[in-house]
Amino acid sequence: MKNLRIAPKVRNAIENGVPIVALESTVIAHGLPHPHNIETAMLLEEIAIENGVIPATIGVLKGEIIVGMTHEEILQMLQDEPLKIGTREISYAVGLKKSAATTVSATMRIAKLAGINVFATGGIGGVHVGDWDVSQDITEMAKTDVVIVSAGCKSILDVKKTIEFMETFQILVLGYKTDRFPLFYEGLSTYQLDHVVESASEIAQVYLAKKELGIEGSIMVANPIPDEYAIAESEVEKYINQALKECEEKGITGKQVTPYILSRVAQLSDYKTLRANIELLKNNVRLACQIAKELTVISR
Ligand code: PSU
Ligand code: MN
Repeated sequence: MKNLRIAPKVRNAIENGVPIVALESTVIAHGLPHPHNIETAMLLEEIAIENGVIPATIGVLKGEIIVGMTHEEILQMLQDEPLKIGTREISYAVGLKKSAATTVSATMRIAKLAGINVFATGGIGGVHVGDWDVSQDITEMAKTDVVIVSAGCKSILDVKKTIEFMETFQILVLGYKTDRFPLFYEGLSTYQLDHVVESASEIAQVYLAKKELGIEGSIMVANPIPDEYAIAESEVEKYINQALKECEEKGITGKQVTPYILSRVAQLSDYKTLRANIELLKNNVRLACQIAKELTVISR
């Protein structure tokens, strides 16, 4: 496909049925502070490789979509001060030859175009509190058939509405060994999840059943942060409130809100949230690898 380059290692894996996990680039460019961002990007790729899975970090470099970015390409993208793009903005970046980091929505769409079915991220976007602001992540998950592993969403979102929106948009949420919706680095919430799975193999079975039935959309695997890294809601809340207040004072809106809050909360918590963020990403990649492997076994 024009404007879309699949790295040889990824193309090889697709052709030979080797499991692959897609990774997003917004978390690198806009979610984690330098130099932790690039270190984490590399660490996540290493975890995949150790698990016998090919990682495919997705991003846009000067208008070219890359599936399976190299270390150098990631550095180049960061140097270009990339846009943050959802699916809607992919054509803008490509058409005007911009560098861009892909969010959950754009990453999953591109992964699917390349033939990749499993995607690991940190947290999904959803319904914001206050004025109408609903992430494209939700509408993309409604139509693009992949398994996405995340630690739920941040409590800065309206969690209840986000969960309800996922039902409205027919996105199946599977709680991995939990019946409660996870809140990113805060661990489990009190919101009930009705569909629980106990293994990667069960997730793969559900995904294949969906595929065979031709039911479109994603399966969202809600994978809680490991207990030992979870941070109490009361502690995070005060940092979030402070960051939200600053957003209002500084007139920070739209796409800038999440990156600003993430970096401020990291600073205010003495980087405790940053460590938690990295741990939950690692945890999600490990589970995504298991799912990708199960899928290659079952679909043989
Ligand atoms: N949530 C996080 N960290 C992130 C994001 C969300 O905890 O880095 C990023 C993801 O790439 C997600 C995007 O897809 O933010 C959602 O942005 P928006 O709300 O602008 O759609
Ligand atoms: Mn938004």
